[in-house]
Amino acid sequence: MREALKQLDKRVYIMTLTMILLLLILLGTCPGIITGWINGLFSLAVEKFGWLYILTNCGCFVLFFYLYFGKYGNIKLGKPEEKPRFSTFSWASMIFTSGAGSSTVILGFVEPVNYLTNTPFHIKAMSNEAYEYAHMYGQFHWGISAWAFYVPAIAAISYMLYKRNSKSVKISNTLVPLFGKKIETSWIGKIIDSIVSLGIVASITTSLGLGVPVMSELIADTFKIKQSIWLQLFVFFVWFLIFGWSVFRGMDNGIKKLTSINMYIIFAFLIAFFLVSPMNDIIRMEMNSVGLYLDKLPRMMFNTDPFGNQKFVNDWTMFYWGWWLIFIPIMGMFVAKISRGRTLKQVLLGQMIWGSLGCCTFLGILGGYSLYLQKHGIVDLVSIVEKEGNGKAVLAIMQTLPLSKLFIVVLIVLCFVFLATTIDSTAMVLGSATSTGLRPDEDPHLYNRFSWAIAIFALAIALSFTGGLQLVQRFAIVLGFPLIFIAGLMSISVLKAMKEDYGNKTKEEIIKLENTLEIKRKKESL
Ligand code: NM2
Repeated sequence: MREALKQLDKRVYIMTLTMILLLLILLGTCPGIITGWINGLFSLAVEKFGWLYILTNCGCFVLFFYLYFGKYGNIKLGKPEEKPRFSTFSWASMIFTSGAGSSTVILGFVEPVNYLTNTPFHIKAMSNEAYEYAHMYGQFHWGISAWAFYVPAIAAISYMLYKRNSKSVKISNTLVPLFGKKIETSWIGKIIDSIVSLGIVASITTSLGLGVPVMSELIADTFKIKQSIWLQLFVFFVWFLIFGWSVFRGMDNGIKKLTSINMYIIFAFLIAFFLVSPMNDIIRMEMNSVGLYLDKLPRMMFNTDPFGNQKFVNDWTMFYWGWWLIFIPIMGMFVAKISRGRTLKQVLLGQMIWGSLGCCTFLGILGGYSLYLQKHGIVDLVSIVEKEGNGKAVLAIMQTLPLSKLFIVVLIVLCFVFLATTIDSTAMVLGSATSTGLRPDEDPHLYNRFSWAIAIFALAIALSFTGGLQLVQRFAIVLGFPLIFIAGLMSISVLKAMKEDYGNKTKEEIIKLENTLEIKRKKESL
């Protein structure tokens, strides 16, 4: 206990927990007021500043290209002779499974269905064109553009960690090159870290808010149990248990093991699902979507729908960008922690490619199947989603498969494990964000990690039962807003630091200086 307290950054820890507690008390005593606040702030963020979310996304892309093709991308995270800490397969798997989760599966099924009626670019609902866009647009929201959001944080955090030998992985620490050492200990720094921590909690709350109702629907049907609050609480509890196990085991034994279990289930599920699906149709849909995506990428990136009602942009693009934004600290810290021994450009490109490939596979196959069922009049998913919700829709889709019971059980296990690996990295990151003096490869104290687990679940349960999914989603978008500025500051800060340390060196000099291991390997293989 004394050890745990010694490590704790008390101001950030107390401030964040107080905000969560306050939120919990308000939700318990006057849910109307807090719902009103969240809705008010949401309207303000989306209606007045929606364009800023979109601009930030474009900015992250620009930073990626600058770092990838410029000289700084060759900077090595760690010492020149150091080997990567994890194999590329487990590194890529960890990135994918911590950035994606049960929502990737659930939304993979139902997101394209939603796009048939709430269409982008004023396309006629339910038309062939609407189907084409429905299959592709989800892959935009989960694809390279989305993963680009993580570029500033990964660059800034890993640079501070490995090149400036920083002792902490806090967001305030990444701003040191810009504002000096005092930012870390100042109140501004502590407030930034607390907002970031609250955002992290909110992001997982969103995932749980989306996942729990669907999971209880699936469990209720498979095991013939009645849907109730108790069943939902049971689902929360199972998630808590899996997650508790891996938090307890720490990074190498816990997260890594759970990740490989997760990857096996993902491969088994996706391959089996694809084999029993109308493969030919799905392949054709995917090929078409790749073309449509390449054709429309700039149009989608800058889409603000200025002469329409912005319904599609607000309901979907803005929701996603807010959600990905609050994920920035989680992924920034997590990817930085596991990427020792790789060059910056390898890490940035790797996370974008592997992350989006993983997500788009889900969207392409599961979404493609949903659209097939709708188009061929097999199941009217549009009306099920509208009238009965996501859970019933996922169930209806799964019931069309051969051996549907088996598929549903595997899906339940997959969703449980998939989100557990995400919450896992979250608690690790929250623990690090609220500790001081940790080594980069050191796990935060167990008590600290557990206290975050409890806070996340308490808030998720309270928000789900008072305001439902919509409130949770809006909460996520609102908390994503400050991250826009934090991401901007992080980008400027890391560029300034790089210029200070490597500004007078050419690209070739940096490669020679930083990549002795790769150069040696290349020479050996010649
Ligand atoms: N994203 C959308 O629950 C989940 O699937 C987590 C979070 C990547 C920010 C996904």
